[in-house]
Amino acid sequence: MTFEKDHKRRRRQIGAFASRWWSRRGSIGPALRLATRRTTDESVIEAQGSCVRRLNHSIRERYLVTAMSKLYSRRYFLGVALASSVLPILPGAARAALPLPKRLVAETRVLEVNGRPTKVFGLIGPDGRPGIRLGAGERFRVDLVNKAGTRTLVHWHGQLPPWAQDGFPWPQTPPIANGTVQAYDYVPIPGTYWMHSHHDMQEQSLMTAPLIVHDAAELREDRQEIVLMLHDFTFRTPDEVLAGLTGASAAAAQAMAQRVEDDPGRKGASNAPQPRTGRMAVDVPDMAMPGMAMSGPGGMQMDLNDVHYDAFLANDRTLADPEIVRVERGGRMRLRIINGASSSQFWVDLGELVGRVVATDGHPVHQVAGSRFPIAMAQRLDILLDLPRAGAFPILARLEGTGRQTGIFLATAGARIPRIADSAQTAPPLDNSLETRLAAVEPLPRRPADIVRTIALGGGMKPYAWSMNGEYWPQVTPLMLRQGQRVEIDLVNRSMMAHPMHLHGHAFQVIAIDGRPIQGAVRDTVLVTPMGRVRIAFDADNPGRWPFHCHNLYHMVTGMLTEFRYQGIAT
Ligand SMILES: [Cu+2]
Repeated sequence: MTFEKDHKRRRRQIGAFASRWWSRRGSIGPALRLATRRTTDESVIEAQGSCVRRLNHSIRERYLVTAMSKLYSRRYFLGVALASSVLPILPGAARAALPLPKRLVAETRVLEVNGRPTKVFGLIGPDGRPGIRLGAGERFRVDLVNKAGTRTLVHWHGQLPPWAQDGFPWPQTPPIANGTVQAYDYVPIPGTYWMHSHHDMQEQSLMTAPLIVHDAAELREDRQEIVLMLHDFTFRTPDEVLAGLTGASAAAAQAMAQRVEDDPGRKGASNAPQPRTGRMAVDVPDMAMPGMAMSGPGGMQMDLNDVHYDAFLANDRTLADPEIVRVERGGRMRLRIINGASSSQFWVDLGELVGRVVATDGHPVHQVAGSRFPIAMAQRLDILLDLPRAGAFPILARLEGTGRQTGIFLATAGARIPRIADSAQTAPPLDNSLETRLAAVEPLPRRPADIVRTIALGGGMKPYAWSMNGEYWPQVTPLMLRQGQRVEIDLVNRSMMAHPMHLHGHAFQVIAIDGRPIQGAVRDTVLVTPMGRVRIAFDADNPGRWPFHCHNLYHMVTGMLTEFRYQGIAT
């Protein structure tokens, strides 16, 4: 039976089922905790029952309909560890008022790139568009339906859910099987976020989508919202790309990528090639590799663009057939730009327009005006635009260190769309010139750090392997945290590549760049330039197991990933 038919049938049965269940409620004994260890419908019914008993009688019936439809959608639910997250203890009235969860379908689709049809993944939301958009104050209540034909697990990048809902493949929260549904329910934070698979290297195959959470202040702005998601695209499989970088076979590369799902620190967990342990020295780039080199700090060669891509996509399209967004003459808009590329960084180029950056990684910053802004892997920029006149305005993303570009057009009615080539003048490497000018609207409260750690970022092109403090995932030593601590991490890049470092489950503030203190942006991903140094601070306020890693996919799967773990979290 298809999901759709089954869903309808389930909805029809809800009423009858609910009343049958309600008549048995007196016999329900086991508590919520018990249900988290079982996955049958019966155990979920019982757990729902223990929640329901907290509610006052007047709202029971309304709750019941919600609970029962939720229950039926759990029939494919396999994730034991996440069962607790299905049943958050909410105030009764709030729970009763909740709408049905939004359906997000992980699937495959056919995309035409450079005139050639190709099969890629997709994450399609309830309105048929990629991703999820939430209204102001709306909970993130999403049923992830896996129709991708393979296992998957989706990470809500930049959001701060309980760790078991974060979508990282810990042993406790494994990927979900094809044909199953995983439920998520947490309070989201507003802004421009995105989602991507954290299983295998599905992210490279476009298992990615926007995650936009509106807030009331933005709605009052009354601006047209334009989401621009960037990708790097290759006709090769990610395994083939990784094999090309490491010199391994595609099968060995696949095994390497799978190591992300090994528990850290377990002896014998790794079948990794053993790079020189503790290697911190700068590697001389190998010019035979597909990446290109440019002159970096001190005249040394810096590496850019490890992977040669076949195309760069802006909302899934190239400049040969770009998206054209209809705008009004004199229109006011909010551009939400997401760099969803796996191994590519861009300069956002507004051409003749002057924009104002007002948020980075979803978090408000004091406005910075300009026409060209760097966007590292996984980062987001919110840019306000006011059109000066009628016409067509390209919004381009130019790949660092090359002349390659992609983009969309904003166009008023009747405007002629000029043809723009997908290559132009060479763009410089990304730098932290914007970062040093950013200041958070809501900085962290000032307080001394309880923990200060230096993490050295190392590695190179040959052998192709990347490390944190000389350790390669999964053979890493977790940084242990206690709830309530202020943590400062000094990221010291001892390699000739830039590393966009991403922390799960927390927003951090950038507090120093290359030794110079700033009250910088609040973010979830920060670029550490070649031989550069960035200090970040965050409050340990979300107990769990949290990955901290480079968001260059190929750096991550060859070792550049570690864990921040709270005391008392069982592993
Ligand atoms: Cu990296």
